[in-house]
This record gives sequence, C-alpha cells and structure tokens, in this order.
Amino acid sequence: MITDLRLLPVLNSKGETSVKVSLVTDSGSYSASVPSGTSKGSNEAKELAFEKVRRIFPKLRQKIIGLEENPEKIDRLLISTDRTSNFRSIGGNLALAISIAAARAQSHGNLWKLDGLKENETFPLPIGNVIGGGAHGGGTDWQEFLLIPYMAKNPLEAIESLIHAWYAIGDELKKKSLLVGRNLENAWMANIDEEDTLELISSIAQDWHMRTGIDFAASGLWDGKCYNYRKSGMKLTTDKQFDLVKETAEKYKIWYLEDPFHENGFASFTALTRELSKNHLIVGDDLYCTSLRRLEKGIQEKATNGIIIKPNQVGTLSQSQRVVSLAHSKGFAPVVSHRSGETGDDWIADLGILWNAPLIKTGIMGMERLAKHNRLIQLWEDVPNPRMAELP
Ligand code: 2PG
Ligand code: MG
Repeated sequence: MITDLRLLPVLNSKGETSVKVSLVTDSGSYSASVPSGTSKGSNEAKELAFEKVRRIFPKLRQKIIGLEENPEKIDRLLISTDRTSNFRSIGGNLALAISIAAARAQSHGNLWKLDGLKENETFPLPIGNVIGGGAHGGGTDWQEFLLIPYMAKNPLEAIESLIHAWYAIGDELKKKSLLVGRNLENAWMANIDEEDTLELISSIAQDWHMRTGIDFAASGLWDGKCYNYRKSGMKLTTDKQFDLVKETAEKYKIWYLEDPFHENGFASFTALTRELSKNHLIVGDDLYCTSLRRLEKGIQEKATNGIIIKPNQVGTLSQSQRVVSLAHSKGFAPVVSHRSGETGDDWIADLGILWNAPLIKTGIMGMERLAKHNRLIQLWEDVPNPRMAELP
C-alpha cells in the first residue's frame, strides 16, 4: 500500500527546476524524476512550472495515499483527475513522475521486469549524438548527427566505442580550429555546415564500424510554407526538402532518419518511407509525440517504420506502453529516447529492456546521459540471459 507521496524539486541538465516524486510503500521508497525537451512537438502533454505543480500536488497526494501500488490504476486515476486530453490541469511532468514511481514500486525498483521475466532480455543499442545544431546549439540547422555502434556485443562495448568516436570527432574539429564547445546534450558544436559534418561522421563511422543517423528536427525549420535554413539562407519547398533528405540519405548512407519533415508533414513521410524503408529507418518524433492516435494515423498512411517513444510527451507509462505495443504489432521500431533536459534518473534504460526496443537515444557524455549507460551496463551483469538487439 502507498503510505506517503512527496514532491521534490530537482534541477535538470539545463538548470531548470523539474519534478521529482518519492513514493513510500510498505516495501520501501521509490522515486522518479522527469526530463524536459527543448525542441518540443506541439502535440506533447503539457509541462507545468514547478511552482504550479507544487500547488496542485496536495490534491493528488490525498487521492493516492492508501491505494495499492498498481501502476495501471494509478495512471487511470491521473487521467481522470486531469480531465483534459493533454494533462493541461495537473501537468504531464507531475503525472509521469507519479506514474513511474508507482511502476517502480510495483517492480521493487526494477522497472525492466515490470511485466515479469522474459526468456531473453534484449538490450537496446544506444544512439549517440556526436555533433549538434538547431535548437540544441551548434553550426548546423539539422539538430543531431548520430552514431550507432550496431556491432557491439554488450552495453559497455557500445558506450566505450561511442565515447572513443566522440573524442575522435572532437580532436578532429579542434585540429581544424572548428570547435566551439558542447551543446545541451554534450554533442560537439562547431563552425561546420551539414555537408562537412556528414563527411566527418561518415569517415568516423567507417573507422568505428557504426551506422549513422540524423535527427533533422525539421519542425524547427518549417514556417508553414518552407523549410528555412538560417545558416545558409536557403528556403526549401516541401519537394526540395524531400529531395535533399533523400539525396543525403543515399549519398552518405544515413541509415537512421528522424523527423526529416515537420510535425504535420505525414504525406512527405509516407513518400520517403515508400522509397527508403527497405534500407533505412524513418522515425517520427514530433510527428507522433508518443500519441496512440497519431501513431494510428502513421500506420494507416504508412508514414514511417519507426517511432520515438518519450513518455513525457504523453504523461503516463501505461499510455506509452500501449503506443509501444501497437508499434511492435505493426512492425514499427520503437526507439526509446531521453530529452535534451535530463535529470540523473535512469528509467529510460529499464524501459528500453522492458519494451524490447531495438534502439535507445541516450546521448553520450555528461553524467545525466552516462547514468542511463551505467544502468544498462550494470543490468547486463544482473539480468539472466541478456542479449543485444540486432538491426536489420
Ligand atoms: C529530440 C530530443 C532528444 P528534445 O528531438 O529527439 O534528443 O530533443 O528533448 O529537445 O526534444
Ligand atoms: Mg527528435
């Protein structure tokens, strides 16, 4: 039974005050902190400022104390108390902190086995962000240039190779006097355009036997008519953006393509998926916002073959879980993801295993990112019959 529930402020990696909840049951105390994004989709659950959450919290606390630690039931209570479609009243951030703390309580702190043990536990391959731009900071308009150590035999090998590649890229940028610093996710910021970035990451990916990816975060470029490239002054129509994305993917063999079009550009996604899905993973992030309704539309329109899962885009674990199940059943790869404003909490690592996700976006450096890697590294030692995910 839940005997106490506390709300605590916690600073995230952007220095903002985020929500942490600590839930006490007869068996112990379980907490959860929630992250915050920068390039957010307009269909995400509403995040409320900590002071507002503090005012709302007592009412919820009263309803939850005395209940069993049944996460599904608690999620239903959160949804019915809120009474809006996007957690406008109680905040998606507060809802998610409670939802995860409850699931942690139910699984005695081992979220990865919330649904019981599987015969084999599959560990997701990490996607590391090496060079940044867009809203996260950096020289390019595209937000993230990514590496995937798809041949890694275990999480330690995967993260070690990402760290080596990250250093190698930093050294190269320094040598050419292009390095500016690190951005929100500790990806390198440099005086470098898209093309030179692609050349650099392609050669590093080859050296380290990795696949490459891009998160275009193209909603940030879209003004309702065109995709605006602020650095080069280029303004691309939908058709021209499509050509650029396709050419880039083919010329540089970019396997992973996230949000190449704006959040309502379903038709562009469908056209790209029709042409590239055999050899590429086309992933919707702002496109779906971890919403079941939007994924249903994506399935119907064959918009992508992958979906980013960010529980704070929707507000509870059970809603996220339903999106993951639907994605799996339709052959869409679920990619569990961090946010640019992360706390030291590591629950996405557990969710990657629990949900059988082939990939996890975690970033590389910074303790808030390494916390997730460390959790995967440690679970690899503890979990019976672990195996790494394999990519097609
Ligand atoms: C993204 C994320 C994480 P943000 O766009 O995929 O890298 O960024 O949290 O700012 O939405
Ligand atoms: Mg994204």
